[in-house]
Amino acid sequence: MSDETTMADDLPNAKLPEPSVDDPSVDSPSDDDPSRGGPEGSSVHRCGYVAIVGRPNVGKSTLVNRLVGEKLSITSSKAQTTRHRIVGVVNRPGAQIMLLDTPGFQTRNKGALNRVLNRTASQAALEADVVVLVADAHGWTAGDDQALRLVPAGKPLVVALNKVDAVKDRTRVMALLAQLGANPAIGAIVPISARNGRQVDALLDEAARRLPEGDALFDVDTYTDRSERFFAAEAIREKMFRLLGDEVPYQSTVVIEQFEELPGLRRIFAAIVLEREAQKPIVLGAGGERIKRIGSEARQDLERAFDCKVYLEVWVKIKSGWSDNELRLKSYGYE
Ligand SMILES: Nc1nc2c(ncn2[C@@H]2O[C@H](COP(=O)(O)OP(=O)(O)OP(=O)(O)O)[C@@H](O)[C@H]2O)c(=O)[nH]1
Ligand SMILES: [Mg+2]
Repeated sequence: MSDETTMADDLPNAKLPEPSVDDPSVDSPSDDDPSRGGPEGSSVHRCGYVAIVGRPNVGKSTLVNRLVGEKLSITSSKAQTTRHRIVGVVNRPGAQIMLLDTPGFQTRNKGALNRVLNRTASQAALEADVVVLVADAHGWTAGDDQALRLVPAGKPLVVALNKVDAVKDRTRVMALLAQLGANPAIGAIVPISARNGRQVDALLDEAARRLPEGDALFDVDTYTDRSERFFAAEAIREKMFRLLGDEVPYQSTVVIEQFEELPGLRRIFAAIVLEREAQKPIVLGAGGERIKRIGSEARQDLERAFDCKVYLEVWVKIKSGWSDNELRLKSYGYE
């Protein structure tokens, strides 16, 4: 490993696999850490973009939400829940870190939507100052290798082995640390749990210390570049991913047709766009109970996020071929 500074005695070339989160050496500033201010709290400030990439479903969005401390990015147990590059801003003493959540990279699905999603992920890896590749601590897969190939040569790279809370056999994680530790392109490897927060600050530190020096770009109160309108569509999409089977959410999108901002109230009119007529009854459910639930759960999330009342109307539209048409994808906000 090229520039890792923290070594475990029994695991040369690897980040300590499981230091206690209470261990002061993990989270507290050290004098020789360039990302920190000097002893008088002076000098270096770092600022830049950290792309969070990986195959689908490894927990990238859960990690971004955990680090930002807000529910910024939607999550579900289904592949390619995330479809956009979403910026989440994190401020730490001595650094402002712009996290870029990205769609899970995969080549299993063909078609324009998958192409656009993969392009979004690879573009983020290309443009960012640092890449954090998230993988599942249960084991490395061919999909992880594909995601790893998105990282340009020479780009600072940190690997996060996520979901350690769910790994019963710790020797698996150790073996993975040893295996990845042999790769000189990987600057550090940090086992984490995005779900319970274990070691996520240590991971952020590893990314932050590799950022260029610079002043903060975003105001301290700003945590994202996305609008309320965007979050409204995403909240509805999340409920689709969580409440429906595999195929329908993947072949659907949400378009906000009207968004009215009134004092203490948002009035939102949204269309769920489907590929086929046969998908309509699945989304509606018996007597319309499923679409009602999608709308009501999304509304509750949005009321919390916007801190005001939300009136939300959701209906279904069929646009055959929308997901395989680059122009239409663009008009729906996919870039
Ligand atoms: N046990 C456990 N589950 C996790 C952890 N992090 C995420 N998950 C779960 O893994 C699933 C996928 O999480 P997401 O954050 O949506 O994954 P993603 O990588 O953003 O997925 P895509 O956007 O589809 O690429 C969800 O069911 C999460 O609850 C973790 O640390 N531990
Ligand atoms: Mg995601």
